[in-house]
Amino acid sequence: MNHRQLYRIIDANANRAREGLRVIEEVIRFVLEEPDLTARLKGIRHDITRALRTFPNGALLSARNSEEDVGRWLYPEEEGRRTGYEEIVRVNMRRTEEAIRALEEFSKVIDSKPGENFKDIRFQLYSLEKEVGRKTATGEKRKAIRDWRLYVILDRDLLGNGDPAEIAKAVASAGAKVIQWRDKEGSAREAVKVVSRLKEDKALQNIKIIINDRVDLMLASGADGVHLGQEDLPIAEARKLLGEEKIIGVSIHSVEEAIQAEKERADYISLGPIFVTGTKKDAGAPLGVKKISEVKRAVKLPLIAIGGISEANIRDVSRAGADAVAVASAILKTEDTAKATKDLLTKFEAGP
Ligand code: TZP
Ligand code: MG
Repeated sequence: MNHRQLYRIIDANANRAREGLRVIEEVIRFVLEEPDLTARLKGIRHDITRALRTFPNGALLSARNSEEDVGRWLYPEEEGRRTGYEEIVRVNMRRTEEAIRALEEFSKVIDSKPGENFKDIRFQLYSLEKEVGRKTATGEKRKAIRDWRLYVILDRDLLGNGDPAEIAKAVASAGAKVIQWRDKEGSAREAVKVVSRLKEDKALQNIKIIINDRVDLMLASGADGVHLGQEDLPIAEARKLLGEEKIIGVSIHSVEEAIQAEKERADYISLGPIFVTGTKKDAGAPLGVKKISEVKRAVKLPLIAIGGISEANIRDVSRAGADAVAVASAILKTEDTAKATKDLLTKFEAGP
């Protein structure tokens, strides 16, 4: 290998690495909207440029000869399409790491200093990749939660002698994607029994099942998530016990509590009571729909509005910017729960 060949390889891989990083940076900046990670990516691009300065001015550019690159036509465009931003990030992360490894190896033939720098850059990339993966997963989870639209609370009190599984199936068939088991009086044992049965029901495989208040009952019943109040286990503790995949929702009543929930990495917040409700005895004074837009402006978490929402006012809630609404009485106090579910969904989605 002569110097010209080495510089040609280094030039090609420097371009590959910087291009790959730039692509990832666009996703982080404009799709995931993460300022800190964006800055880190930019920093890595600059570190590459700095490491390349060890080589004589113009050496890389004058060694470039893309027209006569024998590899130029070797790779078929198997990559004609991308499934989404996750694949774009994955493919470009791989490409960048490979390019940095090549930079590290070939530059060592010329000088040891840039090799060390490239090694350091490669390790920065590994930790960044992990974090980007985490942010991507969070983004996907939030997208799915926003898509819930209607969150049905199976409140034990309102249910009376009604069969939870039957109502769950009715609302699921009408388009609900999530239900919450809420029982303020019953025993832990009963809650685990009810929710485990719902989880095992073949007809309910596509609906998420959240349990109210208790992380231990959630784990024991195999539910998909837990909904925590301000007095329950702190979100960070719950996250430690549950891991990244389980859903953690939090009740909030103010902008401050919303910001705190976001900091602690909740998956969604529920803001309420928006209107007067008889379902939660200690719900406090109604906040009104204006609070929805205030909280939406302050955080990026999906916002679920709750409390006294019915067919009569659901449009106002949707117009105020709520991602979804949670209802108990508007469904449980009707004869035809499937019809009530459908009507609420239609009204919520009816656009401004
Ligand atoms: N948290 C705030 S209001 C509320 C809860 C659990 C009750 C919601 O029930 P409804 O019947 O839809 O007002
Ligand atoms: Mg609670």
